[in-house]
Amino acid sequence: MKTYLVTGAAGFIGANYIKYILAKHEDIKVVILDALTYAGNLGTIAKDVDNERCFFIKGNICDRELADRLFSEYKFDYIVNFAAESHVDRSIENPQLFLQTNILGTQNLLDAARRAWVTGKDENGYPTWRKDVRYHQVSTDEVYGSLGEEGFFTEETPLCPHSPYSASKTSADLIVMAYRDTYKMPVTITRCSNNYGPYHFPEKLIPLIIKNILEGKRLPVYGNGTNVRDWLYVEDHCKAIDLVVRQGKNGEIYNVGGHNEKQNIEIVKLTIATIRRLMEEEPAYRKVLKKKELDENGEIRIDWINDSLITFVKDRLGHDQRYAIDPTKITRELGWTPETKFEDGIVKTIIWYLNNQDWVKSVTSGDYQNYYENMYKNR
Ligand code: NAD
Ligand code: TDX
Repeated sequence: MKTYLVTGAAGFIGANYIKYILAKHEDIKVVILDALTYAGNLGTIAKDVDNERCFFIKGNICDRELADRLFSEYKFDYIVNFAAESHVDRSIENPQLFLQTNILGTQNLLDAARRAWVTGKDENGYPTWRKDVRYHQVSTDEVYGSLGEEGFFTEETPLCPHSPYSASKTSADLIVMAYRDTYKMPVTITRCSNNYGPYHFPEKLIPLIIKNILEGKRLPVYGNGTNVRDWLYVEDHCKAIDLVVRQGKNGEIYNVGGHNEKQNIEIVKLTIATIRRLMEEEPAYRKVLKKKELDENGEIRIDWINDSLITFVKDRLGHDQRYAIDPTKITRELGWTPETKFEDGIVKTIIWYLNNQDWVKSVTSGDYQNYYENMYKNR
């Protein structure tokens, strides 16, 4: 029986991850630690928690006393750290919060693990560690900076972050590596490309575009829309993390990516076309549209769902041009490959959003309107 501490699992990827590992492994116990910021939502994990296999604890990863208490109570074998401030645009507005959570929070978890897992010292003064424990850091391809038209990020690509968000994630990676090198702490890191799928907060490109189409709003594309991201279905990322935590080589870094590079404008056009097609094939989906004007057949009109909704807006400051991951190492060492083709993943994702409008409403009921207006008003 392995006991996991999974931080940030009321957010997008962490929630998908705990659902995946609870279904995959019968012999595990999961403790979720999440501060429930604007990005965390208890409803996302309501069906998974409060049974003998999965508990939820509301708290901040920067809280030292809480971390020590959890370690002494639950004797964790694995820590998987998803908790982070994750949105680049917000990091441009308020960098300090990103440094606090992403850097100091990571360091606090590493220290709590060190206090709990060190068993003594070897003859050279290095700490000795409990057997079969592992700290895993969920990181991002953004630590490598930006690519030109050619090439891919490998694990050897120099770290060169540009945004306050990616600088904070890079700093967190460096602290994890420092604990590996200084204390011989058992750690692994995954650096993944852009995820998409269910429970993605509608401040990020794909869920924001879906939400805006359903509400008949304009679709803001930064700059000229030619920036490239490498999109991976979230469950494929969760599978990669599961493999690395359980079978990855101690101390190693693994890049995770979908070999699915697309310009933002392509993503937006594909999302528009897919929503329109799904509504043509299944008119019942049209009920979720805010605009309820009827056509001559008495069906809700969808002819306005087209590329004219796209609005090019002021570019993001310091906007990275292109990300592309080379996942050869994780494929070669652990046999991981992306399983979901983008064309299928985007359909699954859109259908999930069409069927889960209550979730969208619940996560956007608080401060979201203010955020949206501040971010897009003068763009
Ligand atoms: P998210 O913003 O959807 O979720 C973050 C979660 O962390 C939320 O539940 C939030 O409440 C929680 N949290 C924030 N600050 C906290 C704190 N101080 N203490 C405890 N909990 C806190 O993020 P996501 O998109 O699910 O990303 C998860 C991780 O994966 C992040 O570390 C991110 O950097 C990394 N990542 C994301 C992507 C992506 O495409 N979304 C890609 C690669 C890596
Ligand atoms: O309204 C928008 N219009 C737009 O053109 C938004 C929100 C985004 N964009 C662009 C900016 C990016 O080039 O779309 C691209 C994707 O943007 P985001 O969804 O904000 O993702 P990105 O900035 O690439 O970062 C994401 O992937 C790496 C996650 O948010 C990070 O947490 C992860 O580390």
